[in-house]
Amino acid sequence: DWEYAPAPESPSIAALKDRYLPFIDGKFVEGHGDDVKTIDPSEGEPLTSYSTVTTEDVDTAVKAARRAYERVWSRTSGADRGKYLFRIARGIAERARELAVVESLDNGKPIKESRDFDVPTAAQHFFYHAGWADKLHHLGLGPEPRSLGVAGQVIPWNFPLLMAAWKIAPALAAGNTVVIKPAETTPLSILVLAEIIADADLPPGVVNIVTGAGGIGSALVNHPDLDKVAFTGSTAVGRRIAAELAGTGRKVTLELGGKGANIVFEDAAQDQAIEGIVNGIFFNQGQVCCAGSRLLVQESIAEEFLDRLKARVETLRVGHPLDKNTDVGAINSTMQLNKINELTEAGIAEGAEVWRSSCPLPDKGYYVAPTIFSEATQSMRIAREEIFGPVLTTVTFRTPDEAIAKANNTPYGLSAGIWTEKGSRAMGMAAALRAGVIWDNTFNRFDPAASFGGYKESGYGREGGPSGMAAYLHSDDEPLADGK
Ligand code: TXE
Repeated sequence: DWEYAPAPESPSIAALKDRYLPFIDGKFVEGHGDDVKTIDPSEGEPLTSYSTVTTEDVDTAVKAARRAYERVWSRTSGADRGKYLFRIARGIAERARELAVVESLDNGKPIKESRDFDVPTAAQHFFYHAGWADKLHHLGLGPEPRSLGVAGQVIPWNFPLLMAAWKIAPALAAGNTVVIKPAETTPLSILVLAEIIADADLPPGVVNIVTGAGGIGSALVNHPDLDKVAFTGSTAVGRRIAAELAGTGRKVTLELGGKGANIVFEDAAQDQAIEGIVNGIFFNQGQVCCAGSRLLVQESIAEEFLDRLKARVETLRVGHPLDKNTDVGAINSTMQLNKINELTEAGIAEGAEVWRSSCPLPDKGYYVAPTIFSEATQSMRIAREEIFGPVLTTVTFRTPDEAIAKANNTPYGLSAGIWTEKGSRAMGMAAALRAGVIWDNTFNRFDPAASFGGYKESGYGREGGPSGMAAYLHSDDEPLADGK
């Protein structure tokens, strides 16, 4: 129900500027930090550059957000806030093709994913939350739920535009203003979104985008004048932020790593399950917090299932992100590439059986062949740690109870998938699995109306749906913070 804008003549070049600037108080401004080059992961070569901010610039951005909150946004009606969000959603739809190209160039993801998933889902998030802006009284949080104030948000590099939409849309719909920091390797699509935001005439200071690495993220989340912090990233940084903010009374949501189990029973529709497993671990090169990175397959079908799975994975094309036939693109950075390779080597050293797709890899750039480990045990690093790459670890089980025990035997708790034709078994498993998101006979399906979030070391708080809105509002049973 929305259309792509006409293609620029040479999309890969036309879509990029020579240099990008942070967006503060409604303007693109020079940051006072160094210029940084972004790297094109498909080639390993510089792509373009951007200006980064300093701690003082973060303070300027927070002050702009506070001013916009007090003078404008907290006095803007829900219906009017909704209109701005609809305009931003339409702006994303109009510039969809350009955004998809920028995202694939900066992140390395296949164009068919950025085109068919990242960009339309980002637009959907704005459309969905636009609808909430004048209906806050229907959230069950009291007759007039109040906004929190200024939100500081830090996002990762795996879904740069979509994570920006997940963070900005509910915050604005609920009446908050925002200072958001993209990851240092993927700042481009959110800075295109900033143009869309400016074109939508959003009042200056309602959305501010600060660029830089972890130090700037830290300066932002620790800024004393924030009312809310939302972070998506590694468990290590999430733990640090939770410790730093303990006692501040600030609302915090953390969406961290995962080690999702995709559980296949012997009665599952196997073709369908294979597609789900492939999507679960090779979508976005496996750089997905809710990836189905562990395959738990019932012992009675394990051998046959793995053979069929490998035959299917052999057909995946690893290649340039802008080639529309590419199924598996480039890994985002050398840091991530090294981490994937290190964990893969650890799996081999620990004695798991490794299989790799024979698809040829491009000569340049950061690529990893789809990899499947079998004969893995629960204690191996490849079964416990988040690899965040196209690497699947297979463990077998005999009974549903054993599947539950193994699936839950992880410090994480973000996602799980269940493949069975037996509805009662799916329901029983879902109740016993300690994961925030559980898919039944499907995987990696997202809807802005459904809440998303983790158990255990995958973090806390929910994004999306009414719970995601509640995370940006005061509720009746929660006293308002002093002076705010
Ligand atoms: O994450 P970081 P990295 C996992 C995944 C990956 C690993 C490391 O396993 O291999 O984390 O990735 C900002 N205060 N996930 O190093 O450092 C940083 O600038 C505030 C899973 O890239 O957590 C970036 O914007 N912010 C995850 C963002 O945090 C800080 C997605 C994420 O970077 C900061 C990404 C600090 N002290 C990685 N230090 C998921 N949940 O999907 C860094 N940042």
